[in-house]
Amino acid sequence: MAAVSTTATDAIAAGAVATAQVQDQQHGQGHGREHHSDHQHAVHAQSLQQPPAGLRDNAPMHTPNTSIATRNARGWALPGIANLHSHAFQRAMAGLAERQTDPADSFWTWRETMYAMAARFDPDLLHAVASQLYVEMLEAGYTTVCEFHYLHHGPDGTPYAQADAMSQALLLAARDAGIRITLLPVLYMTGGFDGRPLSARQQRFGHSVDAYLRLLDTLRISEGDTVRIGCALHSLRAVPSDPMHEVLTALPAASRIHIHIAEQLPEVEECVALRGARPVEWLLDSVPVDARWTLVHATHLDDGEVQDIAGSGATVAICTTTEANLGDGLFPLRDYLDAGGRWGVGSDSNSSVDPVEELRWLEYGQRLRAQRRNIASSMRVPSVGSTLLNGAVASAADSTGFNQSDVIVLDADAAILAGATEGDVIDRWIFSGNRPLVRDVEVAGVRVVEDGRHRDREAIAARYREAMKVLLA
Ligand code: NGQ
Ligand code: ZN
Repeated sequence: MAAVSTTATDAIAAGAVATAQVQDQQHGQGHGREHHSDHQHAVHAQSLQQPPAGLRDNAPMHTPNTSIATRNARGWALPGIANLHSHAFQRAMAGLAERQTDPADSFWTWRETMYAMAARFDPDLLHAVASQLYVEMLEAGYTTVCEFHYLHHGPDGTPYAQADAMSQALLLAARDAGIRITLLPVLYMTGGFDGRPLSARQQRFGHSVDAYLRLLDTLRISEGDTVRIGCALHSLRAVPSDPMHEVLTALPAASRIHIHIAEQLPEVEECVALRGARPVEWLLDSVPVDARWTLVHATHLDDGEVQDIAGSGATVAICTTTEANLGDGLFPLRDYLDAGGRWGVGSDSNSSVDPVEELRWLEYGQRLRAQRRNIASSMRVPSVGSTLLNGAVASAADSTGFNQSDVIVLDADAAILAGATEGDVIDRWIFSGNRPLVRDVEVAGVRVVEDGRHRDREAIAARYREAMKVLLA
C-alpha cells in the first residue's frame, strides 16, 4: 500500500492506515493480557490498599478505598448517573447558536435564538427529539433524567386539546428510550422580577396556579417504577412570591422541587433591587428549603449563601457545559465542598450529553481559576474522579425522587483502561479523553445499552432526522 503512494497526501494517508492497523493488532492481541492484568491489579489494590507502584512516592501511605467501581464479568461496574437538569427540546439547536447575532452576544441574545427554536415544537417533534436525546444520555451513562419542562401549550399560548400533550410526549420519549424520568412541569408566570406579563414567545410557557396544579394532578397518574412527577419553579424572575407559596403549600410532602436560581449577574442585581435580597438569600429566607430542593445554576453566590445552601441539605445542580456555553460564570466548588454541600450535574441545554464532560470540566474550570490542581479532592478521598462521582451519586435520590440505583459498565478491554484498578478506574474514565467507554447500561434491571449501542438506536435516530427536517425547514 505504501509502495504505490505517489503524493505526500497519499503517503501520509497510507502511514496513518498502517499505524491504525498496528494499533488494531496490538489491541486484538492484547485482549487476553489486559484482562489478566486488570484482574491482577484489582486483587493487588484490594489486598494492599495502595496505589500502583509507579505512583507510590507521591501518594499518602494508606489510601482508603473509596471507589464505587467494582469489576464484574462485563467490565467495570458503576452506579448510573442522574442528570439533574435537562431541557430536551434544546438538543435540536446544539451547535446552531454559535454565531454572532450581536457584537455583545450574551445569555440574553442566546435566549432569543432559543425561543425561536422553541416556537417550532409540537408534541410529535418533542417526542422525536427527546427520545433521541435520551438514547444518547443512556449511551453516555446517564440513567435518570430530570426534565425541566416548560413548553406546555401551542405556540400562541393556546392549550392543546389534551392539556398535558407536551408532558406526555416527554414521558413517552423516556419510555421509548428506557431511561428513568423525573418530569418537572414548570410554573412560569411573569416575564421578569417586576411582574411584567409574558412576552409573545413566552405565552406557551404560562399557567395560572390552578391550571398548573391540575396539570400535576393529571400527570401523577403516570408515576411508577421509572416515572416521578415533581415540581419546578422556572426562576424567581418568572414566579412571584404569592403564587410560589400557594403552589408549595399544595404539593404532596414528598414532591421534589427544582428552580433556576442565580445564573446571571443581571438577575442577581434585579433581585436585590426588587426583592431586597440576592436570589439564594431571598429563597432561603422565604421558604423552608430542604433536601427535597434542587437549586439549578447556583452560580453567583456570596460566602453566606454558600454556607446556607450547604446547611439546608438542598442539592445544587451544576450544568458545567451549558454554564460555559452561555457565559454564566463558575460555581464556587471548593468553598461549597468545604461547607459540606450536596451537588450533582445536569446537561441543561444539551449542547453536550456526557457526564464525563460535565464532571471533567467542573474540575478543570476550578483549576483554571485557582491555577492549582486536584481541587475536588481531599486527603480522605484523594481521587478527583471519585470525589466528583461520589458527590453526584450521593445526591441523586434526593434530587430525582428515585431510591433505586441503576448500573453502567465500562469496557475493561478498552486500551485506555489497560491495567486499571478499582482505585483509579474512575479517574481514568473521566480524565482520559472522549472515546466512549460505557459498554452496558441497565435501568430498572433492563439492559438498554449493550456493547455501547442502545437497543433502538437506529429507529429512534431515523425519527429524529425526520423531525430535524421539519424543525430546520
Ligand atoms: C431555560 N436555560 O429556561 O431554558 C433557561 C433560559 C431563562 C438556562 N437557564 C431561559 N440555561 O432562564 O429565562
Ligand atoms: Zn435550565
